[in-house]
Amino acid sequence: MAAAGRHLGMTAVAVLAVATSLFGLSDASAAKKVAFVKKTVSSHDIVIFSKSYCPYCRKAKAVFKELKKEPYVVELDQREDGYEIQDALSEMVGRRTVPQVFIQGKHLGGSDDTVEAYESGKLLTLIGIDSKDDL
Ligand SMILES: N[C@@H](CCC(=O)N[C@@H](CS)C(=O)NCC(=O)O)C(=O)O
Repeated sequence: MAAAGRHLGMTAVAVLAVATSLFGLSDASAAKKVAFVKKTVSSHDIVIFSKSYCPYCRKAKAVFKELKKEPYVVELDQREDGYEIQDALSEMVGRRTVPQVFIQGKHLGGSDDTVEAYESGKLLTLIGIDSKDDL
C-alpha cells in the first residue's frame, strides 16, 4: 500500500515536470524574459510591445508617427519567445493585452492610454516636446 502511494506520488511529480516544461516556464527562463523587457525599455526612449496584426497596436504606432517619433517596436507575434515575453510583461504591468507602451523606461499603458495621453498633452511632456507647434 505504501509502495503504491509512493509510486503515485512519483507519477504526479513526473506529470508536473512534463507539464511545466510543455506549458510553463522555468523560473530562470521567466526571469530572462523580465530582464529582456527591462533592458529593452531602458535602452530606447519609446518602446511598443506589439503584435503586427493588432489594430490597437496600429493605433498606438500612428500616434507616434503623428509626433514624428520612431518607437522601438517588439512584434511579439514575430518572435519564437513572444508568448513568454507577453507573460513577463503581464507579470510586470498587470495586463496581458498588446500594445504595451513604455516612455523613458516608464510604463504608459495600452492603446487607449496612449491616445488619451496624446489628446491631453501628457504624452508631449513625457516625450519632451514642448508643444505641438514644435513638430
Ligand atoms: N483596450 C486595450 C485593447 C487592446 C487589445 O484588446 N489588444 C488585443 C490585440 S488587438 C490583445 O491584446 N489580445 C490578447 C492577445 O493578443 O494576447 C488597449 O487600449 O490597449
